[in-house]
Amino acid sequence: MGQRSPADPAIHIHEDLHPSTHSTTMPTSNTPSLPTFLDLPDAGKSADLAIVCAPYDLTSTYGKGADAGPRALLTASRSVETWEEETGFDLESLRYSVRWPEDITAFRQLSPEAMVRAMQTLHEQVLDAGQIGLGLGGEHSITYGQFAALKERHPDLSVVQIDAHLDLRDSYKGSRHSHACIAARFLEDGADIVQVGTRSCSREEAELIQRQGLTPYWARHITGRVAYHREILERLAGHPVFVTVDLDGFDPSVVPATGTPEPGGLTWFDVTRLLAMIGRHCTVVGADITELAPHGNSRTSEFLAARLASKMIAYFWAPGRPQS
Ligand SMILES: [Mn+2]
Repeated sequence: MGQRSPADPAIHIHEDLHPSTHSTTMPTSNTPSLPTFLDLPDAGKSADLAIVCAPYDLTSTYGKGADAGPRALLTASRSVETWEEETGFDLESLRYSVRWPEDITAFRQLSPEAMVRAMQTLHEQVLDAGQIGLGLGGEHSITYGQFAALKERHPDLSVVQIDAHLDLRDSYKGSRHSHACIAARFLEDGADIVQVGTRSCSREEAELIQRQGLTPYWARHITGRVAYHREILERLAGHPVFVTVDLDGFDPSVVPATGTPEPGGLTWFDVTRLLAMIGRHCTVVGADITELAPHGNSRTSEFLAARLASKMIAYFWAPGRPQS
């Protein structure tokens, strides 16, 4: 990540864009009334967890609409139980704040580079406030801002990437911050990446993983299995972990509402068992859920994404959760 420019108007982020800390319901015409997480009151500055929304969909190439993802996930979360049945954790015992770019209309139009800077600034504010960040996309390129903010604080950060794609192109359609390049940026910054659910890549990416000795977990080798978990734990041991979920890692029968619905993906239990295992054994310092692209009839995907958010919070950040 290059130097941020404090003069960039795009990176002025609204401090607390939520009804509970404002006397009026919503601040500007650009930000119509926005849902809270799990329909819980927004805790503002006293939040434990910041849900950081990135309504951005500029570089995606096939199915569009990921800019509507954060809002759709939050809306669906109103119907998710705060009691997480598997872990026995009540999400109501944590405090949440939902944060948006100050001017959503302007944010949608930013270049990928400016968008990434804006997200990095927002995530630095979250970390400075002692909060944990859960990013919501938006296309997968939004992830780099949060990753860069975390990497500054955790130089030995490792990344777990659930994704149908390798995203290892150095640049795509003229941008190094395209959604097709996110893992190339992780590698460039010296982070180890554990890629899970892979099933599509370019010839150049296939050659690159050979050359660099990368070993993605191809979906066809792991679906229905857990034996590979041990190997992942060995790789992550001792490293702070950032988990980035591209929802296209799931099979399209599970999550149809995503930009590039590659066949042959992971099941709900493939993903949740892996994430539960990571939560038990690793320190997860941040996470995100990207590439939810709602359309007219996508409640299944929207609800799954909201439920996944609740699971990830319970797995990674429930105080007193079982760890080994
Ligand atoms: Mn993908």
